[in-house]
Amino acid sequence: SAGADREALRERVLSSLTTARDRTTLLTSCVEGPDLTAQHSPLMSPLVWDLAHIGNQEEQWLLRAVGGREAMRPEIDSLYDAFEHPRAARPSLPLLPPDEARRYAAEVRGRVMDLLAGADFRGSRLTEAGFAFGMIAQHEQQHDETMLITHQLRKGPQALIAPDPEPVPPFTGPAEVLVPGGPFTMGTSAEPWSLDNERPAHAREVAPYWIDTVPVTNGAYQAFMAEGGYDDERWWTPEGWAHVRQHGITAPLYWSRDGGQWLRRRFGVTEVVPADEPVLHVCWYEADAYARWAGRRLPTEAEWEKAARFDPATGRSRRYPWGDADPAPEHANLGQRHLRPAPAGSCPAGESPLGVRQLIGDVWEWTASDFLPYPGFEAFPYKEYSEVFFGPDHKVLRGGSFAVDAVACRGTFRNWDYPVRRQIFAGFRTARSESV
Ligand code: AVJ
Ligand code: FE
Repeated sequence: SAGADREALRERVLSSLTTARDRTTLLTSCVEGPDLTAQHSPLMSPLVWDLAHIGNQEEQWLLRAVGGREAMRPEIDSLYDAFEHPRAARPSLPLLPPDEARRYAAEVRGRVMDLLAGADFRGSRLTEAGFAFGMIAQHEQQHDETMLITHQLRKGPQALIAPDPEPVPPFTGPAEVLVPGGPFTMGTSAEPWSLDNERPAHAREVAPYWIDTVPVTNGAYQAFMAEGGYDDERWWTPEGWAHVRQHGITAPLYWSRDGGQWLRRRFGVTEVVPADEPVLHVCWYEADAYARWAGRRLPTEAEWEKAARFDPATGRSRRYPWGDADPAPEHANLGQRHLRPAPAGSCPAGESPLGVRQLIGDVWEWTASDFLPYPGFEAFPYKEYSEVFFGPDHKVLRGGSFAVDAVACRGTFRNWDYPVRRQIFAGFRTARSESV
């Protein structure tokens, strides 16, 4: 019945918002006040900015836009407007101190709970199927990943702990799989909480190609390094070469050389780089250079999505590689359950019909493609989410990392960043055209 559907949707909204807030609370209570207000890198906001920004976006979209309420504290809106103040300038703003930021976010959430109790999820595109609530849960989870990036950048002792993923035997399946050419459905018009840049569904033609069964591992990447990959201009685009030379980049971010082995710093602990884990903290230029060294290339965004969604038996595009069911732990390493990617070959239950593994979770995967709108794109509900970022400056990342929550992850989800960015939880897999 309509009533039961409405109650099920209310439950889904509630659990998505609660899961996000529990994570926000963890990330902002596991360090002391000075670590919340400090800027750990000019690339990132102080943690306390993310916290109040989360509350402020929730207030603007749920209490004001959906609920028609007055602004609670109109004077703080501009402090937490990401476009008014670049990240590097945020620590010098008169930000709400940690306790006040916490109280503000909690007060907004309390009023949202009242609004949710009476919501019928109809009447406008913003409320239809709970879209605005889903958007806000995704927004909070995206900032939780941003805050986890800040934690990784932070110097000092360990503050976060999580169990490691299960070890798996070395992956012995085929190194690559052939994806048939022809059209497939890219993007979505059906997914109720999909964001504007994922829409609409449209037919996309791709030529047949091979794609790696698992993400590129640290071990494989170390072979590129050992063969002098960082010193050989042949593998790099001119921009990439200039970038690594200028910044003296010779290894992924957080790596250091110790005698005969590579170490890396990970959330306050230094460890030997595990060979079987997907490589992490490489920029687009490094991913692109590795692929050229390997005689391959990065997959285009369409190739990535076809590998992740296309079911050759039905010709249909699925929500996820494993089907249409929401992600469960056996499908993918998501949600900060672990503080690292799972070894290559993990999660056989999450593989695609063609046998491609770990497309969802573990590491964001750089693609060859610029971030561009799909045909028929319409900015919704605000241009500053996607539209202002379209163009050649940003490369698309797909699939989500171990730090992404299931609510903000699906076969159609699109992320983007500058090709120089390395602090994000990004790795890659490679591809090649069939004819080569
Ligand atoms: C989609 C991850 C690039 O963090 O800049 C958060 C998400 N947008 N608040 C970002 C976002 C507005 C966005 N990314
Ligand atoms: Fe934001």
